[in-house]
Amino acid sequence: MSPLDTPEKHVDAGDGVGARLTRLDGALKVRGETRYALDQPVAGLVHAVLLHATIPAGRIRRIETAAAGAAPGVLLVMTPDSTAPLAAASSWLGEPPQQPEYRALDHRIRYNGQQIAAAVAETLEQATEAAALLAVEYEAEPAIISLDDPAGGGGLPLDPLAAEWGDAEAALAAAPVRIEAEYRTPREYQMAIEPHGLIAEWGRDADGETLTIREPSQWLDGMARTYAEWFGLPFEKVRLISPYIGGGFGSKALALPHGAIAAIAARRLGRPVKLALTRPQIFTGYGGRPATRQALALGATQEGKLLAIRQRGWNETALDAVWAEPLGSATAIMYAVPNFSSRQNVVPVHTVPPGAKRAPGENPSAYGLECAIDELAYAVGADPLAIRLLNYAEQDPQTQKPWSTRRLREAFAAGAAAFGWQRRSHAPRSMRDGPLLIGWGMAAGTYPVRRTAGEAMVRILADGGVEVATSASDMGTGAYTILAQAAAAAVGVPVADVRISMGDSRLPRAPVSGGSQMAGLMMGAVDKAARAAREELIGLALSHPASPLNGVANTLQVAGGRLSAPRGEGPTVTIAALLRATGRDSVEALRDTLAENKLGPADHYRNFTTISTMRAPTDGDFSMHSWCAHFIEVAVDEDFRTVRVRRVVSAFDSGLLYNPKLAESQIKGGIIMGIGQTLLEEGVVDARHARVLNNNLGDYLVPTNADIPDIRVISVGVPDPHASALGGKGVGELGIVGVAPAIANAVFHATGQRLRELPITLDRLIG
Ligand code: MCN
Ligand code: MOS
Repeated sequence: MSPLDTPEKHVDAGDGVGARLTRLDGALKVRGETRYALDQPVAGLVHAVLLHATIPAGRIRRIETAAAGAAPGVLLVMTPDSTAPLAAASSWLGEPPQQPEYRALDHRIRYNGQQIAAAVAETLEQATEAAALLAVEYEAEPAIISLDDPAGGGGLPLDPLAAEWGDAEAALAAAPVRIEAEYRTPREYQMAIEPHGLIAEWGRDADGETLTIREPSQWLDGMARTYAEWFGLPFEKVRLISPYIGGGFGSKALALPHGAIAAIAARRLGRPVKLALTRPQIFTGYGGRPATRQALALGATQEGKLLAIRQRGWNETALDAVWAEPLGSATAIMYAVPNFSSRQNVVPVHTVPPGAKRAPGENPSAYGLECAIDELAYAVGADPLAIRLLNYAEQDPQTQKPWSTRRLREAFAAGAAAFGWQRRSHAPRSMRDGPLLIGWGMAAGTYPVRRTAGEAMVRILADGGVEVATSASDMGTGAYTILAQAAAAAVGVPVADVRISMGDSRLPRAPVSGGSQMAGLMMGAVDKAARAAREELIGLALSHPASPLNGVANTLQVAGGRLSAPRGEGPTVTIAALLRATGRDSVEALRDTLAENKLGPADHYRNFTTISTMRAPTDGDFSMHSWCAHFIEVAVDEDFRTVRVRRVVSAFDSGLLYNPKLAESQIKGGIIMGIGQTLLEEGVVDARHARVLNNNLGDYLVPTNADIPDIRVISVGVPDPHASALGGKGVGELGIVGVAPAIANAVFHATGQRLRELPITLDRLIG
């Protein structure tokens, strides 16, 4: 069922771009009527269950499969011995693979929780039982446990991430005020409520094999490419279907080992295979945000004006894959600083390759920087807001390019006014509410504008409806809704007349829904296709001999589903009547925005199936970013040291908002995730087995309703014509950036305790 088939009337007037529409798929989701990947009815499917390694490093000597193979209902037992390797796929950048083969099941163990075998059976229970009957003999080797393990050493420098201007060392040495501190964040996990998993189904067409994958996906075209390369199929023979996603937060953009395993099993059995990861398996099905450590040194004048920033960052990565969590990304653009030095190292440890979690880089980067700025404010006796204004960057300090738009000053002002910041007393422990210590903290955040070309098809139908089609997916962001708004506005029909098809790789192409780029680029593509379709329609109306509007004017307007002369004089004709009169079923336009990115037709496939054409925020004449300022009140129980967030006011600049209600909801979601990150979330790694001990939602804590206070979100953005076709900047990841330091700073204000490691838990506050 398409979200737009729902009987509810969502909107009356004014439902174009910028309108506060309720999300069109909302009612379906609340009623449980949306079918997620694993809910899809597929006839004759069988079930696969994975077995995971219980040691972090070494080799599998043997897996005893006899008992599992003989268990009731078992169809297939897959081990590294019995599973032939696939062809290796190119990287997400489109680089050719380094090895010719890809082993989704391997003898070599690189992390605890690595998938090492699978059992496939008629029922889930039978497969679960069979997987439990597999007996594994290992040859264990010593493991590098975590970022703190001395065996990891200082890590490998990532030179492309280094940034340097002026002379930071000399300026630091000469600075009257110096702040030096180290900040740390633990492993964090995306923990979308919908588990990872898929249904893999092989078929045949006239040319040979086809593969259909029903799997939640932030990037249908990229994942379809990977499956195609693994199995040596033409890209068109793989179909990825992902109409709804129960959250991804960065974890669902790539085809993963469990996907390969399910597809191999389905091919061997000639039956569709369903594989759902259990919650513990999700912790190593795709990596979370790696643990990070950063050493920051700020040099400043007595007044707190920055003279230098030196930053050194380390993040853990896997042994055979480099994942960078760029800790200097916010550091380099937030403040006007004449001398700067930033370096990044990755430390390989025995872990699943870490991955993308909401604002990779900017999030821990802003945590360190915005805490250090607060420390500087206290060192020089300045208000934390005043010191940020004193160091306000009027242009990008690194590239010296002008900002496209930067309404951070306005965000500070609006946030401070709504929060009542001027009523704050500066000294730590100076505000109370009975037995509670009250703390007011603030911090700024940012996220870059990323850009890739998009593609969309818009079809105006004989019944007056408008169809929009794109392989882009909606993981809860509201994409269905805003793309309908774009098409409605550009064609000239009410949103209620728009039908959207998304989340199918057979549809016109879309790049990854990541880096908060999707809304901006797809709004541009849908707008372009919809305008082209409207032009077609107008051309038909003016020139077709049977059109009632033939020759009435040079051009026509389309509004409310009716065509008329520009000033409304003369006849008006509904779209449906026009198509009927002219004998047409539809008028359609397929458009991409490649040319805007200076890409030709040859780049079409690469643009959508790799991230190699994604443009940097400083590619062009401007430096383009979204900005935000968080103001947060905490209450800390003096005796028990429990921390509650009591109030959040956040002001943000994401340019034009396509749908302010949805954009605010995105920012709130980021803030809620940030509260979890600051007070609750921590993947605890067992020092002996390098296993994440709390790999379930009972022990890995994420916020619940009771943890979340009133959150007020204020938009201060203005349309940014450089950032995107319609003037919006990214929203999805911005809200989480700066929440952790705002809370940490509030906890300092409440208690006088400066904790430099997340999460801020009561044992650390007592300790
Ligand atoms: N929006 C808007 N005006 C703008 C920009 C965006 O109204 N100028 C609104 C729209 O409703 C749009 C949404 O914000 O659908 C997000 O747009 P955008 O910032 O372009 O982000 P993407 O569409 O690329 O979505 C991905 C982004 C990322 S990278 C992560 S991580 C994340 C996020 O979105 N994961 C999410 N938000 C999430 N929200 C939900 N519910 N679930 C996730 O997994
Ligand atoms: Mo978002 S972490 O870029 O999917």
